[in-house]
Amino acid sequence: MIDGERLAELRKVAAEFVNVDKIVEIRELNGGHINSTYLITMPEALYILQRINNFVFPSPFGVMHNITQVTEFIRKKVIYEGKDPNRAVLNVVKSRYDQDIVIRNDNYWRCLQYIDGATAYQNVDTPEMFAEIGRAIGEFQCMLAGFHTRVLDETIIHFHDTPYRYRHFLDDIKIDRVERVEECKKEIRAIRDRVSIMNWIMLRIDDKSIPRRVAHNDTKPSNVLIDDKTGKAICLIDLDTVMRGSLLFDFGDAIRIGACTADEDEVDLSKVHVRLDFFEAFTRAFLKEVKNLIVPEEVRGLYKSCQIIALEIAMRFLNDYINGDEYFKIARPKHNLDRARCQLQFVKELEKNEQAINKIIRNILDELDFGPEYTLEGE
Ligand code: GN1
Ligand code: MG
Repeated sequence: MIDGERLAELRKVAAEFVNVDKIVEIRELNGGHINSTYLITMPEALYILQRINNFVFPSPFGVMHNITQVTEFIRKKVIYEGKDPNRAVLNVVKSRYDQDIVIRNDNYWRCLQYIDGATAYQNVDTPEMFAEIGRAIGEFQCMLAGFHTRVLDETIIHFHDTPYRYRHFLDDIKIDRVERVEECKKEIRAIRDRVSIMNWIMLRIDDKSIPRRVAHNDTKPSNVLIDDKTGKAICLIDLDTVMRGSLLFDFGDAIRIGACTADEDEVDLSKVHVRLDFFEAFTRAFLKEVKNLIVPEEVRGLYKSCQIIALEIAMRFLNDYINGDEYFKIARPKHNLDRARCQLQFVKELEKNEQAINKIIRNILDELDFGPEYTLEGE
């Protein structure tokens, strides 16, 4: 339940986007770690009202610039392909002054059309569902292939630049602001032990053997909407981190959640394993979609991207714990530490399965007739 004072404030914000007298209900939606999200029910439609976390996103206007540029580009393609532009892409709702953002008491708010009859699943139940998610993420890459990535603002600098994040992590360990470093020794060591893999993607982006593309940058499966009737993925949501990046960020980030047997914050680490059948279903659907786009060096990095992105998020969670939990929302005192431990465990499980994973990728490449230039490491 939203208390009276907060509800009154929410209604004032909502009034900037919709006819406040007709609001049937305002409800809070939980799920994301960053923004605060509310569902507004109107007689004719539903809307998402979100307060953009401007500690995380120092330039909310940059965020909205990126979202509107990308969604307008996708919308044209969707219309051309005869799909429903109200469902196949996010629609930003403008304020009554035709603006993307409303500012009230130094808070930044935006509104989106809610897509009805579709679900953002927190857990991926079947390989088939994960395949759909893989297809949608691949399709997103393809749709944006002709988009000028330089149009996009870097709304969070060096977002998936793992070595950059590592340098900051080391600085924060030295500062040890809330004296938690001692408690995290084991986890810090596990991250330090893997420093040599961290720059695999960034080095190749720098030498241009991996192209810079538009990346969603937050492809957890719950950011893909699935149609309730058909079970097909409709579109990607949560476009806050859409920026220049690599296709590998989007691949690896989806795997760390969808191909894991446990939740992101599971405390019983014996429950954390790799679901190879899920990995396979996702990878096949993804590669099928991006076949004409993906370059050999990206294919070579598929396994590495899973390892790097899981390691990066483990480091980010641990870093936030060490800094006193100022970035990610937490539901219990050691939540970020639990998340970090779980993600590190997933990295270890991936490493145990490296050969099996590469074998799966190899089989898919053969099955989909990828040319001889598509080799994996060690081949
Ligand atoms: C955050 O807010 P949410 O849940 O979509 C984070 C992602 C992390 C994710 C971990 C802007 O995403 O990078 O992968 O948590 N977003 C930002 O679950 O930092
Ligand atoms: Mg997000």
